[in-house]
Amino acid sequence: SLTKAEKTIILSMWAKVSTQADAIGTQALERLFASYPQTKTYFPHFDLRPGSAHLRTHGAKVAAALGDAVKSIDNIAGALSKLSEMHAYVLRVDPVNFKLLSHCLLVTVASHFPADFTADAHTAWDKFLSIVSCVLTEKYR
Ligand code: ZNH
Repeated sequence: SLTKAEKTIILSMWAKVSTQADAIGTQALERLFASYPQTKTYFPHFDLRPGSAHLRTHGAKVAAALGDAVKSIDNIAGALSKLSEMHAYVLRVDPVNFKLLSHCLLVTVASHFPADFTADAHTAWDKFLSIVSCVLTEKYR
């Protein structure tokens, strides 16, 4: 779990990230589909061209879910429990893809806030995103 110092980093950086959350979510998805095109198979019903309305809407939803996790940083599993059920029972996304999206989110946050993205911030975001991913894949069987 996150240390007190790591929580502080996430909370203070989220204050900045949240002002650009929709763009960051959308750009992370654009990176995901460009760098790891196999992930596109989960979205056959979406227009996945960069900047599409589908990407922007979905990017905003992903970012909002991360914001919920930040707001409940001491109970991320509780905050994301409905979303966890949806990924496990309805969407059935292979857990390997969560590492790919987390990586794209990390790179996108780093590229928006290079001065804030110290080695400690890198560690904190990596841990935070892996906790979110664990929560979203823990109900798989
Ligand atoms: Zn997911 C959906 C989040 C990962 C795939 N997602 C979703 C949503 C959200 C999310 C919020 C919406 C829901 C509702 O509507 O209710 N995700 C998320 C997060 C993450 C994720 C936070 C991490 C970090 N996903 C993921 C992955 C994948 C996915 C990795 C693959 C690749 N999702 C998905 C899909 C969907 C979702 C397919 C559905 C879409 C539509 O709309 O249709």
